[in-house]
Amino acid sequence: MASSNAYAPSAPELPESFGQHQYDGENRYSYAYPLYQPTQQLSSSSGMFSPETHPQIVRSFESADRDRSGFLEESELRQALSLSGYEGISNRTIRFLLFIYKSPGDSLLRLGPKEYVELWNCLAQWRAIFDRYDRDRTGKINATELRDAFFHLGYMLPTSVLQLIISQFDDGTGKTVDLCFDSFLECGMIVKGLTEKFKENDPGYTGYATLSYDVFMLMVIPFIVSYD
Ligand SMILES: [Ca+2]
Ligand SMILES: [Ca+2]
Repeated sequence: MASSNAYAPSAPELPESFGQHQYDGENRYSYAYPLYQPTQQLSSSSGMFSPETHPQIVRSFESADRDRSGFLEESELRQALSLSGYEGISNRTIRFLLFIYKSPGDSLLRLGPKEYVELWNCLAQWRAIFDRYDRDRTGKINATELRDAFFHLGYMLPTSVLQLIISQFDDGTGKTVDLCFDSFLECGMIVKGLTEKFKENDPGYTGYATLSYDVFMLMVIPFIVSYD
C-alpha cells in the first residue's frame, strides 16, 4: 500500500477567503484547515502528538480513546470523528479509513496519534472540496458537481466511469442518488487511490499501462472488498 497521503486530494487550490466563509453560523468545519502545516515533521514516535498538532485533533483523540490504549479502535474512531464534526460516517467508511490509514506494520485495525493526524488532515481537505463543489448548497454532490470536483483534482473521468461510480451509491431502486459527504469521501479516495496505483504503472502518463495479472489483482482488490 502506498503512503496514506495518496488518499488525500491533490493540492486543492482553495480560495484565499477559505476558512472564513465556510458554514456561516455553524462552526462545525471552521477548523477545516487547521494550523497544522504538512511540511512540519511529526514526532517519529507514534505514541504522542507533536506540539504543533491542532488542539481539536488531540482533544478528539484523547476523549475518544476510552480504554486509554493509545490507539483508536473502530468505535472509538467513529466517536473521535463525530467529536470533530464528521457525524454519521457509515461503518463501511470507518473500516475503509482504518484499513487505509492504519500503520502498515500494525496487524490490527486501529490508528495511533500519527495516523489519526494524517486521516484528520485528509478528511479536512476532502470536506473542503465537498463544500466547494456543492454549488447549489444541497449538502450533497450530484453527478455534475462530482465531475467538476474530480476535474479540479486533475481527474478527467469519462461519463461512463462517473455513472458507474454514482451507481455504486444508489439506494437500490436504480434511481440516481446524490452523494452525501460519506459517499463522496469513499469514492474520492477510491478514484484517487486507484489512479495513483495506475500511474505507478504508467510513468509516462500515456493513459495506458501494461499490467500483469498479479499486479492488477493486488491493485484492485483492496478497493473492492466489502468493509461492511
Ligand atoms: Ca483505544
Ligand atoms: Ca449539491
